[in-house]
Amino acid sequence: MSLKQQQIDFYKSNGYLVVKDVVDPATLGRLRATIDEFVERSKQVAESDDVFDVAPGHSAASPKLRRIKQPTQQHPEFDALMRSPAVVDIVAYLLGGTVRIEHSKLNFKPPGGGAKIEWHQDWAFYPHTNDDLLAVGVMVEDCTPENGPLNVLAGTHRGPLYDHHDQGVFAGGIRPDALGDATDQAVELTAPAGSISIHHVRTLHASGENTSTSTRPLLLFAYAAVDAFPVFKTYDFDEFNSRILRGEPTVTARITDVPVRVPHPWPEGEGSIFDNQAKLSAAAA
Ligand SMILES: O=C(O)CCC(=O)C(=O)O
Repeated sequence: MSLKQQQIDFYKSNGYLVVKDVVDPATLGRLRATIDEFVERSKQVAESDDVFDVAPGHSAASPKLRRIKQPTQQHPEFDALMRSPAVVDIVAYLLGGTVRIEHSKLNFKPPGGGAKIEWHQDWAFYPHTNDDLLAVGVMVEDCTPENGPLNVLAGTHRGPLYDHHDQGVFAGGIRPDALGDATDQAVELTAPAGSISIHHVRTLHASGENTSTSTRPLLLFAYAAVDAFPVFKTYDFDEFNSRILRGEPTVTARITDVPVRVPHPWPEGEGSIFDNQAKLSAAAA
C-alpha cells in the first residue's frame, strides 16, 4: 500500500499516523484464531515465561494475560504480517527506504480494567545512532475510546527525551507528575479493526484502562532503518542482518543529533514494562 505525501508530511510533523484498511478481513480472521489459541495456551502457565507475560494471580480460572512476547517468533501468521508488503511498504516510506525488524509484541487489555500503560517513549528502551525507528500497532479488533486505545502527544518526537528512571533504576515509564497538563492534549488513536497506528520511536504515548466488555489486543511491530545501530546493546551480527526486509547490510552507522540515555541499570527480574511501571506509579503516589 502506498502513502500519500500528505500522510508522510503528517507523520513527519506529528510523529504518529493512523492508516485504515491495511489488514484484509481474511488475514484478520486468521490472526484472531491464532490469538485465541495462544490465549487458551496461556491458561496453562502459572507465571510469566519466555512466551507469556501474565499479571500476578494469573490462573486458568482467573486469566490475567498481559502480553505475548515476540509473537512473530511464536507463530508464522504474525511473522508473515510483519513482513507483508501491506505493512512494510508503508514503513519504508516513513523510514527513508530501508527497513529492519526491531522486535514484536502483542499486548492485551482485558475488559473491565486491563493494564494501564504509563507515558513513555520507546526510545528510552532502545536508543540507536539515529531515530529512524517506529512502531506499527495492528488493530486486530476495533480500537475505541472505551477499550484503552493508544494515546499519543503530537510533535513530541522532536522534543526532549524524558527521564525513565526511578530511584536510579530504569523504570520503563515517566513519573506521572513529570508531564504536567501536557497530557490534556493527548490524541486517542481509534480506528476500525484492520487499521494500523504508527508512532515514531520518540513520540510520547500511553494507554488507559479498558472499560468496555471485550478484550483489546494490540499487535505491535517495531522497525528500524538499516543504518540505525543500537546503542549499548550487542547483537549477533548475522542474526541482526537477517532481520533486514528492505536495503542491504552495512557496517556504517548514520549518527544524528539525538538525545540518548541508556536503560541501565535494568531492573531485577523479568523486566516486564507492566511490573516496572507499577513500581513507578507506587513510588510517585
Ligand atoms: O498496549 C498498549 O496500549 C501500549 C503498549 C506500549 O506502548 C508498549 O508496549 O510499549
